[in-house]
Amino acid sequence: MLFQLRWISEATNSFLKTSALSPAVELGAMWPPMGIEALDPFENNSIDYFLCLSSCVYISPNANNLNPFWITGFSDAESSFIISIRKKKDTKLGWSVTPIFSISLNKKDLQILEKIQYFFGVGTITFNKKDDCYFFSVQSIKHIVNAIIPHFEKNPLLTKKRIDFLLFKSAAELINAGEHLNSSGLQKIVNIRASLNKGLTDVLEKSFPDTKPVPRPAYKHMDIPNPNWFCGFVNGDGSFYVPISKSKSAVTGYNVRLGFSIWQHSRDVDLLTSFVNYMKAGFIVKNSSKPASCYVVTGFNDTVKIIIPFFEKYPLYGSKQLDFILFLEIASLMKAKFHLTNEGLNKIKDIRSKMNLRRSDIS
Ligand SMILES: [Ca+2]
Repeated sequence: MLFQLRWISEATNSFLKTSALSPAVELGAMWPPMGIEALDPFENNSIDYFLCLSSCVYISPNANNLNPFWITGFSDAESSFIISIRKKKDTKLGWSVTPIFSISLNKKDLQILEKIQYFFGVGTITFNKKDDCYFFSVQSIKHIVNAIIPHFEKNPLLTKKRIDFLLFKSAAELINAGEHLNSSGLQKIVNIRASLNKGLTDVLEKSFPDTKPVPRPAYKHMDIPNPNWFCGFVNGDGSFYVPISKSKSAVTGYNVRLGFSIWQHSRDVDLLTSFVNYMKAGFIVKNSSKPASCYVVTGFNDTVKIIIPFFEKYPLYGSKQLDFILFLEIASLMKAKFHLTNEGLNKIKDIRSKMNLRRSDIS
């Protein structure tokens, strides 16, 4: 079957901003990336398709520096601001107090953490065997005050994590001033910690009975300042998927669709709702059993005309990028109406089975 797939070839080339045909490219860890098999061009009767696949180069995250808005978007999705207060015998008050900014990712995405570390110029990356993930963290008060806080003041978080950042910042300022070394200062930090994230642990609650949680600062909605924020957020929490459902009217017996979604805790439903207007596509779905909401784009037209061009212009990194490439491949097959044949349906099912996997082979 001859089908035109020039579109995917062009799209993928512009998306990757690089090509196996252009020599001045930093090639990533491996080619082809796991999950994408180079096809025989003669078997597929489509030289364009072959060109496309030969152009799918996994971009090493070190190839260029991350955009600050991307960093904030990704942090909105994936980061944590923690004030660690632990018992420690050899200290004056018996407690050690550490501010921690952290991002933990499955080992497949180590390169993203390295890129973030390079961006901030501080922090360490450690491997957590139990969870099979890498953990980027900044724990030095000097680095928190000089690198982390200034970044998030200049490029504010958009989710309600911004409130946690503001509490974290006030605790870090107290620590920087040495306040954690006297008991009234330590209590002030515990009061902040009580309002941060999930609040105090049982041990802290018992050890600091006079704690008065500080009020959480008010949250003000802010508009998306830059498309790179959205790209970073999606790189963390978005997903591309291909629902295949039974259909009596389809020749193959199955209906194939394209979908894009971002799940969040319902506390950020207003931000999710703002994506509808920002992307000029999609709608909001609420989970009836959990406090979770989802921004969803479905339908071939919106996906192909809005979602795909956006992520061609603002590239994703790591395993999410590989999912996007597979998604793009399926979209191209659908554009060529290949999904209406049994052969095409099987091909799409095969590609889909390689999406959203933990690609531990790429690190
Ligand atoms: Ca998240």
